Amino acid sequence: MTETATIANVLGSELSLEELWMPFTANRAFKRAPRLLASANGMYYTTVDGRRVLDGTAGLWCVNAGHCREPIVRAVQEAAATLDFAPGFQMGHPYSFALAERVAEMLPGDLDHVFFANSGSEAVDSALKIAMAYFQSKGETQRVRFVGRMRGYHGVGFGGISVGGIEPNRRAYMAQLLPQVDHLAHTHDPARNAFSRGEPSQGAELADDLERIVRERGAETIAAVIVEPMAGSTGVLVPPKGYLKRLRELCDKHGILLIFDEVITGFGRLGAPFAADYFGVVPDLMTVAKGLTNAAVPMGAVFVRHKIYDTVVNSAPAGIELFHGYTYSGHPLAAAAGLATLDVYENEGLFQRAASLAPYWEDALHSLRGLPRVIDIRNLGLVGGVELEPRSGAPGARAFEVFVDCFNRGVMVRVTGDIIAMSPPLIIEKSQIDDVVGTLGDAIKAVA
Ligand code: PXG
Repeated sequence: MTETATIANVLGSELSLEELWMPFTANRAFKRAPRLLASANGMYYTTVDGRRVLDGTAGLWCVNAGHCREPIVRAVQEAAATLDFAPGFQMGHPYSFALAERVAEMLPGDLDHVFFANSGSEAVDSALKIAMAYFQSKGETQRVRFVGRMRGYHGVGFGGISVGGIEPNRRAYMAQLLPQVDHLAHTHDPARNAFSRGEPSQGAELADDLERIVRERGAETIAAVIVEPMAGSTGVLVPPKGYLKRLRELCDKHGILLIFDEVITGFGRLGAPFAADYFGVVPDLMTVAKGLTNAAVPMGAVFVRHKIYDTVVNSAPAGIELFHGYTYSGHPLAAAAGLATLDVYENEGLFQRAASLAPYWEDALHSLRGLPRVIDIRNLGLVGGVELEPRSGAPGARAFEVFVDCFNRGVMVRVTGDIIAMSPPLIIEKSQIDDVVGTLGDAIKAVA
């Protein structure tokens, strides 16, 4: 009998690290000094050499209910043994319909239809296509342009990097990006807003940058504006008070759809189901992934307002209405994970828990003010960003060393540029908040 590749014997073997081309990783440096995680439970990872690491980032902003939660594990196991796969084109299965129905009940305003994808990047591509399809269906065939924002992250598909504004993610592909895209100014303004607690008070008027683009291009050519309500990946940029309301008003004034990319902010991260709820601003389309399934099985989705679904579906001739979809759209294992995840959020009141922990989290983070090289601290819900002064001639190096030092001290944080980002599972205890922030402080002092 051949030996099966079980997790146990993979962990027990000497791994060659060469063959795997790791995503968004300094492959050469990593393979010289790897950081390998073997298992996870609740708030902790365990490394292959048996060290416990407190998860200050919910994996990659996604394990909102904590790791290996029993109801989610069980739901995925049952689905895997019951319906491993079913086609989603011209066929269906109860899991995906049940998840769409369940999630639609949670949505604000008249967002009430769900299109499934398998990642945030695919959700973004899907949302951009749905926005275009909507205007084609309405006969506004000139409305094809998209507006993103500088420093925005919308995944890595060609759609996402076209509307996104993270320069290193675009540089090599610049020659083939979507051609009709403009970018709003970003909202980061440390001169006015450094060390703001929660939403900064200055900068609502930055939303008016949309008027510049409307003047240049004509409102009638713009299909949609896409923004992260709170920008995560670029290093935690919290929107100025009133900014999103103003953006919504301008989109309404010009007949432009507003897309909120809630891949990070969705499912309780800000202490409300969605950022749309937190800010009281309802978009026309919303993209999600990550927390939808607690990251136990990959899944993304687009949430769509009633009129958009209605217009696209009812104005099409008989037959397929939207020529778009993925083999794994609404995959049974992912949908089962999603259903169980929403149960855990609800049964444990995790969104409310995040809201009630947010002031403690804010105080803890801001206690780092005054440490060497700390030039800004930003927070919202259970998200935190600590910006360090870049080392001259070596941007990103200082924060990267802080990240490695934290990991060696048993706390996982994220690093992006010279910013340390944190977004712990919503089950975190106050003593664990102290541990995350205390360890980060020690690492900042040690690295200096
Ligand atoms: N939109 C937003 C707002 C995101 O944050 C995506 C889309 C793309 O999702 P997928 O599932 O295709 O990766 C994201 C992903 C980080 C980090 O540490 C952030 C993301 C992914 C990986 C790392 O900042 N966000």
